[in-house]
Amino acid sequence: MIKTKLLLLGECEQGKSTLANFLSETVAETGQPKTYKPTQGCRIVEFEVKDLKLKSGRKVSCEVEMWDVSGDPRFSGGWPAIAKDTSGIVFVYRTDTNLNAKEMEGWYNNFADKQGLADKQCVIFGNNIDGRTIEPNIPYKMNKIRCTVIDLNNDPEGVRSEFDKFLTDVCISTDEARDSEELKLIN
Ligand SMILES: Nc1nc2c(ncn2[C@@H]2O[C@H](COP(=O)(O)OP(=O)(O)OP(=O)(O)O)[C@@H](O)[C@H]2O)c(=O)[nH]1
Ligand SMILES: [Mg+2]
Repeated sequence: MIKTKLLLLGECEQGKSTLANFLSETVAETGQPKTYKPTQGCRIVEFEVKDLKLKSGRKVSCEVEMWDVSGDPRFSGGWPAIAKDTSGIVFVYRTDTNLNAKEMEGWYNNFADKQGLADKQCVIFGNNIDGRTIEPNIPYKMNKIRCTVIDLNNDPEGVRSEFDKFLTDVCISTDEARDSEELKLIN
């Protein structure tokens, strides 16, 4: 069993909490609540994903601690504590509005950069809410991060499979880091 701490980051009202609820199965796949309830600071949801296939062919289960962070910068005092020991980050933006590249880069700098995360430990999810998909203006320093459009309403299984793909990459990184720590201890 691999344990992992993931963050959901992005501006307010992009659908981070909606995605967290879906992935943790807190809500049914259909009939999602449509009223917006801003996250206050941060909330943590926990769930398990089974049978992720690592490079070696080994199958693992992963216990995910997902930190659903408010997009409101007035909670920024808590960001250093939230960033600590993060294994992976999901950046979320809505595809029906222009992506604010400066804001997105700010999230990247404050969390991914500070924690020294590799590109593989990050993913950008474009949340397709109503069919409109404006080409995102991804910040230059994030252009090697996988960016994919998700559609919770019309393709929930696609969302789960994109998330599992990302989680597998995070587990591979965690596994490799653990192996190299073990080697260091032996030598
Ligand atoms: N129709 C539809 N509405 C969505 C979808 N994702 C999010 N929404 C709506 O968008 C609004 C904002 O969603 P949240 O998930 O609460 O936003 P958030 O990014 O967590 O916002 P903060 O907590 O303030 O940072 C809510 O009214 C949701 O119902 C979606 O896939 N489809
Ligand atoms: Mg929220």
